[in-house]
Amino acid sequence: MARRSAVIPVNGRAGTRCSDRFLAGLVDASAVTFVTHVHPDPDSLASMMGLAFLVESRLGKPTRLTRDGPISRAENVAMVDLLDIDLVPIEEASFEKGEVLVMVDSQPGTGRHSVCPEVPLYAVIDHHDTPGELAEVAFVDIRRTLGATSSLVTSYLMEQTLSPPWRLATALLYGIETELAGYPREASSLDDGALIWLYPLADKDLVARIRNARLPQTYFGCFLQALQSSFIYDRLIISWVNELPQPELAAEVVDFLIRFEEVDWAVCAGVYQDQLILSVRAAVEDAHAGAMLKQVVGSMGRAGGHDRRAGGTIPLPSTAATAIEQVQGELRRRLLKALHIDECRGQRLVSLREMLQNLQT
Ligand SMILES: [Mn+2]
Repeated sequence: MARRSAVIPVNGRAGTRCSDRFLAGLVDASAVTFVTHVHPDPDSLASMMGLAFLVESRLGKPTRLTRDGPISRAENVAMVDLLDIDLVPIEEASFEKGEVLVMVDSQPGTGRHSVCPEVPLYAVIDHHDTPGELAEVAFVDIRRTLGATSSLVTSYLMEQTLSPPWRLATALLYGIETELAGYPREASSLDDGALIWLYPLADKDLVARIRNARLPQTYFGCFLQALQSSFIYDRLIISWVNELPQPELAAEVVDFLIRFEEVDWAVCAGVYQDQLILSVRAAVEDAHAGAMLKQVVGSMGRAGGHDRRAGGTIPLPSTAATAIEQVQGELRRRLLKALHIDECRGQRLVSLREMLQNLQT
């Protein structure tokens, strides 16, 4: 919800709807640049596209979408390619006077944001639980009960009776769908309303093609490594991946492991360059996974997320095996404590004997 100014007229008409207030605050901007969290996902990509379309259609202002860090998950690469999404690497963006930033699917200070500090951040539009630094932001619309930021953006288009072209409708539909894919669904009636509205406008064949994107060989090697280094501690499974070929694989590993019937929590901690990438999934309601991980990581790094999904990063002091083991040990100890699991020796998901037998046959 807009926090500062109450009602600002749009095109001479007093608007009380969120989309009117969002647009009203942009009338003096020369251009709008959209930013989001590191390694943008379908929800953040579609949210940027949707708001850019809104700003261009209603205000006629130039817009651009940015990306912070590479996009490497196969489905996300396919989405960018097939929908021809134009993204400026944030480190290459230069800004002129009068330009403003709009942040979607993330909040300032909750993750890595390599955004130029001199450019004013006008708005934050998000659905994450983890609170960010919002004191200086004029327009804030954060709805924690929503499954996807793309649903919120779709509701702005619905308010403005702006029918999205097929490319945008496809992006928004896929953005919402990916966020609601887990069980139990983290969805509200606004998410379902947005899906129904978008469905006839989207290219469903293209959505299916993105969802079933072809996978590189490294994907399978990473999964083998993840399964071989998964340890069960009561209702928690932790997978330690020594070398993630790309950072987004940590999330794919936990999406897979959380389906294990004997656990309620799945954690993947994988080494990527000089960082430990963390991803968490919970199979129980009111898990507060984002808050749990933020507390566990503490000053070691950054973390945040939703009720049943969370992510974070811990910078490694060194990539020497002993240094990594030390961080892993501390993380494991803190996770067990946070989840009230007695300190115990982890049981392998796949026994060493089984692994050796597999190699011999
Ligand atoms: Mn999201």
